[in-house]
Amino acid sequence: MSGLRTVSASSGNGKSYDSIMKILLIGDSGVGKSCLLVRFVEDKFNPSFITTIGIDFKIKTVDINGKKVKLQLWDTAGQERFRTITTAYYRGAMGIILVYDVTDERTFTNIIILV
Ligand SMILES: Nc1nc2c(ncn2[C@@H]2O[C@H](COP(=O)(O)OP(=O)(O)O)[C@@H](O)[C@H]2O)c(=O)[nH]1
Ligand SMILES: [Mg+2]
Repeated sequence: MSGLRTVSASSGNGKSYDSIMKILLIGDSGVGKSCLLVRFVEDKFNPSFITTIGIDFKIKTVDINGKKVKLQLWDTAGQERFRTITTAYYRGAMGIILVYDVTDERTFTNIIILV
């Protein structure tokens, strides 16, 4: 997984941030997880549907009370692939963002099942 290599490389130069937090995005496929992530990290929105393949993460460093906190935000390929990646995905997570589509109640009930 390319992401894990990035983490260990970053850990080597301890000056670029004060702490690192692994945050997960979970929820059904198509609820907008990837869009939410791209909006938060790059402030962009692409309306075309591009299915996320495998798992990936984006990095955003934020300033919290003068500390540089490096957010490592993990995205999934969606529910259908979810069970196969559970262990690696959850490992070391410090926060989980539950994402559902407000126009589709099933995506809300599905997230309760996931949690
Ligand atoms: N109307 C609307 N569509 C959205 C919103 N967020 C994402 N989408 C669309 O919903 C589809 C699925 O989004 P995506 O981020 O790929 O979902 P993911 O499978 O959970 O990663 C895409 O076609 C997006 O353009 C939103 O806030 N409003
Ligand atoms: Mg996605």
